[in-house]
This record gives sequence, C-alpha cells and structure tokens, in this order.
Amino acid sequence: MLFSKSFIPILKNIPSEAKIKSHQLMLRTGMIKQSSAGIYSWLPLGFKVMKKIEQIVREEQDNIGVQEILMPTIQSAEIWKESGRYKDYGEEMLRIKDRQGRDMLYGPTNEELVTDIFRSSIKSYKSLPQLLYHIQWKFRDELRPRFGIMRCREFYMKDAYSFDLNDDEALFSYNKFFLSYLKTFKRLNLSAIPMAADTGPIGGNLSHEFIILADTGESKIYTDKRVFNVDSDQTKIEKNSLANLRKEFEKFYSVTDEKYSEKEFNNKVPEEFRLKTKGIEVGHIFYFGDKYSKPMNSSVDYNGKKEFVKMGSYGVGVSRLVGAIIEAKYDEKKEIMKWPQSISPYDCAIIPFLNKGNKKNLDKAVNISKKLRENNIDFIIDDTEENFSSKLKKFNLIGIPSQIIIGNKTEGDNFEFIKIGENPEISNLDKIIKLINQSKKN
Ligand code: P5A
Repeated sequence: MLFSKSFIPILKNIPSEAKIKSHQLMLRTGMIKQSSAGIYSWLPLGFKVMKKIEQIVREEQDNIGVQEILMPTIQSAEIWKESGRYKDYGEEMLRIKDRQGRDMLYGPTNEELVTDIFRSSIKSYKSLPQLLYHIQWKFRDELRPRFGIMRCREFYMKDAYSFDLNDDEALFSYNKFFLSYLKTFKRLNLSAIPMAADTGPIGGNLSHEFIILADTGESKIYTDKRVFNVDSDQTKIEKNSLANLRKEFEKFYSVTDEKYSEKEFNNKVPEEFRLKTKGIEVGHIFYFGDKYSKPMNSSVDYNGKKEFVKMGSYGVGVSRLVGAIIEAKYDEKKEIMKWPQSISPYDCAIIPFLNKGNKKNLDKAVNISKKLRENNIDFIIDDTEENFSSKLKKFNLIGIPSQIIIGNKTEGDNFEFIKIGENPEISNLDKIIKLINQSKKN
C-alpha cells in the first residue's frame, strides 16, 4: 500500500472532544470516525487492528472447542417476551417496529436467540455440552456514551453460550471459558485479572469480569496484588485442573465495585498487598443455570426425564479491546504507539527519502516491498514528500513496529532498520526480514 493512496486521515491536533488517550489517538490517526453519538465507522487502520484482535479471540474460542455461528443483529421481541426480559431490559434496548407492526429489536445480547436455536434442534443429553459463539455487532442505547469506542452504543462483541445437563458439567464449561479468556488476553499482551462481579441484566449468581488496570478505566476494583502472580500456563482442559485454576485465583480477594465490602477487604488482604484502583472491563462471563431455559422451555431428555439445560454466557468486547490496548500501550509523552506485533495495522513501514523528481529511492522501496510480500510481511510505503522527521513521527504515532529507511546511508542491500522507539541499525534485507518474522512470532 502506498501512503498517498491510503485512507488514513491523520489530524495535526488532538481533537478537543476526546478526553482519554485511546480516543484521542484513534481520532488523530483516523482509525475511526464518529457517525452519531456513540456510533462509529471503522476506517482502514482501525478496522485492520480490530480484525486482527477478532481473529485471536476466534482462535482461542476454537481451541476450547466452541463452534462458531452467526446470529442476526435484529431480533424478534417474541423470544424476549418469553424469557421475561423484554420489559426488564429497559431503555438500553433499541426497539423497532417492522412494516407489519411487529415488535423487533436490535440485539443488545443473545441469550434468548441462542436458546431458541438450541431448543429447536437439540433434544437429547447425549448432544451435550453444546458450546456456541458468534462475533457480531450489538446495540445498547447507553445513557452516556463516552470515551469513543470504549463505551459506545454500537459495538462489536464476541459472545458465547454454553448448554449442559447439570451444574457440575456447566461449571466445567464456565471454567473452560475462564482459562480461554486468560489465554486470549495474554496473546494480546494484556494482563487481565478475573474479578468477582455483579450479574446485572444478564442474571445468575456466578460471574467474573476480566479487567485490565488503567487510570482511565470506568470500573473500580479492589484487589490483592498477589493475584497478578497466579500462573495459568500449565492448566489442562480437564475438570480438576480447571477447577483448581479458578481456586488459585479465588484465594485472593479481587472484586469490582458492586461486590466490594471494606470490612472483608481489610480482613482478607494484608495491608502491603491491598490495591484499590481502576480498570477497563474487556470480558465478562456468567453462569445463570436455567434462568432462560426454564421460561423458554428448553430441555433435553435424560433417560426419559425432562431436564432444563443449564446455561452460561461469555462476552469479550472486541471493539473495546482496540481502545483498551491503546490505553495500556500508548506512550503519550513520546507519542509512540506500541501495538503488540500480532495486531499492528502493518508489520513494516518503508520510508524512502524523496527529493522532488528523484524517484530512485521509491523504486528501491517498491523492490523491497516485493521481497516483504514474498515473506508474508504486510507493509506500507511512504511515497509522500513530507519531511523525514514528520514521516517518522507519523509512523510512531500510528504504531508501525518495524521501519525500513532508504536514504543516504543506504548502499546496495543495506538499509537503516528501526524497531519502533529504538535507535536505527544498518542491516541487510535478509536479516531485516528475519527480525520482523521473529517479532511476529512473539
Ligand atoms: C456475555 C455475552 C454480556 O452481554 N451476554 C453475552 C453477556 N455481557 S456484558 O458484560 O454485558 O458485555 C460483554 C462485554 O462487552 C463489552 N461491552 C461494551 N463495549 C463497548 N461499549 C459498550 N457500551 C459495551 N458494553 C459492553 C465489554 O467488554 C463487556 O465485558
């Protein structure tokens, strides 16, 4: 991709309406554009990052055997009337009437719809567990949408649902997602801590939010710092191993605001380990038994007996993660965005010195790009005539992790190679390709 032909509308100044660094950076680098309050278009740079995050989230769902489906955004109100949530959900639900006057809605979540899909096909306990997920837009008419895509009205969510015969099996499913979320956030280079949380309009009595620490986060959290050292690497997808992992975490007091009790916090956490801070909720899992299956009559046959299935649901804020990662990785002072390599918008920027009329360095850039393409390295060539230091600033801001400079110090196959935020080194192209490929694996 040539920069001059790309749709990356960079702004010179920080837009005054943006109050936190992720919102500022996303507007400034043209990742998103607001279309109306709390509703955004995703422009190429932002969309590329979100798609890469989506893919990592997807792979980790597939790894624990969850099957991908795609449910629609528009749902019939009928199933919500069956579950009893049509009234309860309140003003956050966007309600629509179709031309026949039927009540429809833009889905804020999918517990009812997936239960309806399940009950129409699964009849025997022998088909359990069923684990299904989809990645789809949601709409919640938030009272105060803010912080850009962090709390917006239309957002992209991965939501999964589990169906089991009894509590014991259902908790096994819950724990699978618990581990899978730890893995997902780790792959995104985030330290997300599971915290006991309230269940709100989803319901049930067991729930964890996955929170990353950030001063600009909207969730207040109270935690024992030792929870940061719990290691999940050796956990197998097996009942006891997963149950033990959750116990390891639950040894340490770690809760969100609604679950907080000062007395409990002080009793359970020695003073030196107490941490009261703020964070961003990037995932949330729930166990709610037969809250939906009973009113919606979703059951299986178990040796001639009718059993309502036991369900849980599991959400990841895919679009919110873009902002959360910026909050965690953007160096505001130096104006450098350090994307984890696996989700950076491009792997490499090729930056030729260009004097007017002299296209020699641009030709070299195009030649290099051919070799990068052969090696599956995604690149952007800066063919603009901007001055060199503003080009470097631009790629640091956008966050391209590897940068190849073609200028005076370039001879033959040797180029200046910059790892974002570090000093340049002279290297030949083969070595540069190796370095980029190495960092893609990390
Ligand atoms: C779990 C999956 C649910 O909706 N039903 C299906 C359950 N949970 S949740 O906590 O309400 O949402 C899951 C995740 O979605 C993100 N999220 C948002 N992102 C941006 N703007 C919003 N207004 C918004 N609301 C929720 C969060 O990451 C949350 O953890």
